[in-house]
Amino acid sequence: MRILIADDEPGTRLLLTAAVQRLGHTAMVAEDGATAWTLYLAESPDVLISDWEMPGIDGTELTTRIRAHAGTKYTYVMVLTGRADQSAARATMHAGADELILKPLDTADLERRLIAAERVVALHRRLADDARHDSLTDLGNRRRLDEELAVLIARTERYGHRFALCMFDIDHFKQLNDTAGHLAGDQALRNVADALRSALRSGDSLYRYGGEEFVVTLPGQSSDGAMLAAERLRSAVEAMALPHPAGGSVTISAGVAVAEPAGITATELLAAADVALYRAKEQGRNRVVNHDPRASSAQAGRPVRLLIADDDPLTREFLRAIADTSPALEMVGAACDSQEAIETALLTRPDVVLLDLNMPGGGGVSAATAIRNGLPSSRIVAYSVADGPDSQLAMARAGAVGYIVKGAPASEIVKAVTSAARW
Ligand code: GH3
Ligand code: MG
Ligand code: MG
Ligand code: MG
Repeated sequence: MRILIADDEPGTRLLLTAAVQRLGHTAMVAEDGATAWTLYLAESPDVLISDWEMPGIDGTELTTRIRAHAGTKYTYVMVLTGRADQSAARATMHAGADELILKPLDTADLERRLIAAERVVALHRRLADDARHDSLTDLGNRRRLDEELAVLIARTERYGHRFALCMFDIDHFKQLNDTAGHLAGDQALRNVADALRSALRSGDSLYRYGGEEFVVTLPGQSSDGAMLAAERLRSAVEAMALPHPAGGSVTISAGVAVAEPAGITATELLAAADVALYRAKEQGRNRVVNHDPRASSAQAGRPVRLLIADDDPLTREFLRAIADTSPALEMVGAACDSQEAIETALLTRPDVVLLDLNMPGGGGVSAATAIRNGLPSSRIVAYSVADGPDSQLAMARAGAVGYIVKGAPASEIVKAVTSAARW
């Protein structure tokens, strides 16, 4: 155990320190009550052995402060006294001391009392852990999340450390419960929790937020980083291929929010992630949506958000220049192969993806298929020199709603993209 010793007498301090260390514990030493209080706050020791009479903050006052401190960890308090004043001793016990030890100190007696103290400390720790633990999924529960969110928010305010939060909800879980039964539902909850846990990066924390809802906190993450992480977690659950009785497999939807601006409360942050999660459900489930305050105020006349995917840098520059000069278009990203096109699309959620047919990493057709699956609301426009009917057909089958031949004038490109967005 980590034991804090507070006594103004150097002799008693030495004796206690030697005894505590001989019993295999770690000793921290304070020469007065004020130092002991500071050390207590910084170290949250398992046990405090405090002198009763000390200048400034005495043992009773120290005990009162410790018990009033809303820490989650229990500190076992032993107060040493040279006087056997019954009413003062009772007051110290009422203040929250676990026991009073009479001086002179008998080290064999101290050893016995420390054995009992260790048991009490372990019991308190278990009670505190149980209250913050979800036994079905073996994850931290809502209470643990609330406490740890408060710490993250405090760090944001004090040091400007940002963080992001993802809220996940299993899709059509009620149906799974109703069809396969509650035991199967519970097993699915465990499986989803395991998949999320395995896909988690170190430093991030996972909690069971409610029934079939999970929360992940990502310290230091920006909105883009959190979107990538949420997407990784979403696809980890999908990759389990756990059969859903309604057909297909068990999937989750996610809402992502960043702890911004300064002064945001935990409740506001959770609400923001929840709004985004609701939108993910609305848009068809099994997807990740970012809580972007700009997105909710988007009006009809806004520019079409365009993603360009082409392996030729000159073509990318050409298309970028067109997007920059046209008020009808807003370029949200550029990719130079199929894989990057898919990842960037999932991240930026463009209205339209202008997709080169011939790209390394699977080609335009496979990218179109993946983007259509992940983002049913995004439109694909094929852009290619290969103007044969076969390639047009292949792109149409993959979900392209437009086709532009390379070399077409800017006005035609803008027209094809804006009409695809309305498609
Ligand atoms: P959506 O895709 O919109 O999220 O639909 P849903 O059916 O998942 O949503 P809904 O909130 O209607 O259903 C959640 C269900 O989760 C209802 C509840 O019975 C079930 N549930 C909550 N906690 C548990 C649990 O611990 N075990 C089991 N088996 N089911 C649970
Ligand atoms: Mg003293
Ligand atoms: Mg739910
Ligand atoms: Mg659900």
